Amino acid sequence: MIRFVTTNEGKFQEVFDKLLGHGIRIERVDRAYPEIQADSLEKIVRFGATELDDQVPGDYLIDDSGLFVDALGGFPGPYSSYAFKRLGCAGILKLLAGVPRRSASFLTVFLLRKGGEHHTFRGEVPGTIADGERGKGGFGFDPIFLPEGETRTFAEMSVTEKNRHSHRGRAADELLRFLVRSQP
Ligand code: ITT
Repeated sequence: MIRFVTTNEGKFQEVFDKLLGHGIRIERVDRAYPEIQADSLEKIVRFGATELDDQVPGDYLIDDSGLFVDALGGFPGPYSSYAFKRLGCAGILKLLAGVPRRSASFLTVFLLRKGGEHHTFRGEVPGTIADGERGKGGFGFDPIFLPEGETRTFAEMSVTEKNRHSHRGRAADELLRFLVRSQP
């Protein structure tokens, strides 16, 4: 059993849905861990793991994700959690008011501790920032993000549909490949 340590119910639902489709069950541990201010998501999960290693028994997974807006020099990126709380979707739209360059990407980095070792996996999706908020599903910045090749925001998709296109779905694909390879 892998424990997914996250305060974010939406993240858990997405990874649960993805892995269950491949016969792997995960359990949620709703607790926060220290997130350092760093320029990369990898550094954030690696630091978090140094804290969790002594506190969570067995195999566990953590996820750090961010929205990187090109016209804002990659902001909010690793500061997405803070930016979401302070600015929300409306704040990002305001920063981009009148800006024609709408390109952005979402990135997820997972850290899995398995058999006492740390493994990281990444997933990324390019897209654009919509002109307004659309949709009621998902969480966080989902109502303003249009993945490349789609006319719907993530918030207009079901969990399974979002997983098909998303940064987290792609990181989960990498994780699945690893889990299948490392099965006895
Ligand atoms: P943890 O307990 O797992 O850390 P968190 O919500 O604090 O949960 P992050 O530190 O990874 O997660 O924060 C990233 C923020 O970026 C998060 O609060 C969301 O607002 C946003 N975000 C992350 N993934 C997202 C996604 O798939 N869709 C929309 N917004 C997302």
